[in-house]
Amino acid sequence: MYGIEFVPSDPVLKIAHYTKLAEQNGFDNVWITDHYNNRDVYTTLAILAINTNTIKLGSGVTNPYTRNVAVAASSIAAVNEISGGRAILGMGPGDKATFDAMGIEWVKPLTTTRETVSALRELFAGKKVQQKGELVSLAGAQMAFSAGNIPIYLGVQGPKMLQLAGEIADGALINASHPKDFEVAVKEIKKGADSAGRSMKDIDVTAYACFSIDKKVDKALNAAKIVVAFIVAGSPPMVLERHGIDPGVIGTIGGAIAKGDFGTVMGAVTNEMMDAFAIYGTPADCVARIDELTKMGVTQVVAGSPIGPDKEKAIKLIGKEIIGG
Ligand code: F42
Repeated sequence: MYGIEFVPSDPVLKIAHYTKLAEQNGFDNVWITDHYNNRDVYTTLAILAINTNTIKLGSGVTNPYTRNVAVAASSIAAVNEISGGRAILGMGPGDKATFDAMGIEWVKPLTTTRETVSALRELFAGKKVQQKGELVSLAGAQMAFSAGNIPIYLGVQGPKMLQLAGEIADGALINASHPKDFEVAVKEIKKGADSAGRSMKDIDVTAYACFSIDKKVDKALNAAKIVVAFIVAGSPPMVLERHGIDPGVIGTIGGAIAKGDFGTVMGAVTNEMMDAFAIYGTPADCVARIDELTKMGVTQVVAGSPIGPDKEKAIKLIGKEIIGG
């Protein structure tokens, strides 16, 4: 399966145009990120729903903190209704810096995610939910319209969250691009699946990757460099070590990003970093990497930002040379 990610830092109608193009080029899913400072995720998904016919529409990803679980259920259920059953609820624990800025306390993200998913499943099933959780409680909340069967995917990186996805989710959205990371991730997901008596076949293991494609490899590389720099600066040292990258670069790149010194940032991104944190290059380069990921157990590849130096050309190239190739 193939997905594409858009960040609604762009106007919604522009994303609708790209999404229609992605649908025409054979993509199965579109994922819309959720950050309070961008356009609202559900508004965006609703517009995409009325502008498309077949592509599945996912939040990629929302979180359990900014909206009450019953409100989130109502929002995604409305998208599911408008789209004729094409909605997917992607949820992740979110990140502390964002919640600090919003004045929201980030308490026990794993427990909060687990309890939110359990409440969502009950709400989607139309039940009157009585849940007394450690962090998420409902006292008789019930939807007044049918939500339909909405798959729940989890945005996860840490070992315990990966296990949780294996235990309770229909899919795991993993921000990674390299087979080594999936070797580790799939083991954790399987641990969770085994503990719940589930089969790996029931879990869509998704590489939510930084993706940049162009017929000219240098152009693809340059378009992805800045995104890779941000990924490196935000990576746990253990992940960098896994790829043979000195964790000291977190300080160098992070410091330059903080100062807005993007010349230094771009100069600090090495080919090793590109290889570790992006799927990039010509269609043949991208196909080779996707094949490696598939061997590791990846069942969906999401082309995430930047997709390519020219988004329209990149979407068409993926459609022609990868999905249809
Ligand atoms: N975040 C956004 O805010 N918006 C987005 O649009 C977005 C998209 C996205 C797409 C794919 C993806 O993989 C992630 C994405 N994210 C997005 C980020 C996502 O929301 C998470 O921030 C990210 O996945 C990191 O999560 P993580 O799996 O590393 O989980 C964190 C919380 C972690 O520390 N996990 C630990 C682990 O091992 O997995 C477990 C921590 C734990 O067990 N905590 C206990 C608990 O109950 O929560 C408490 C421990 C204690 O004693 O306090």
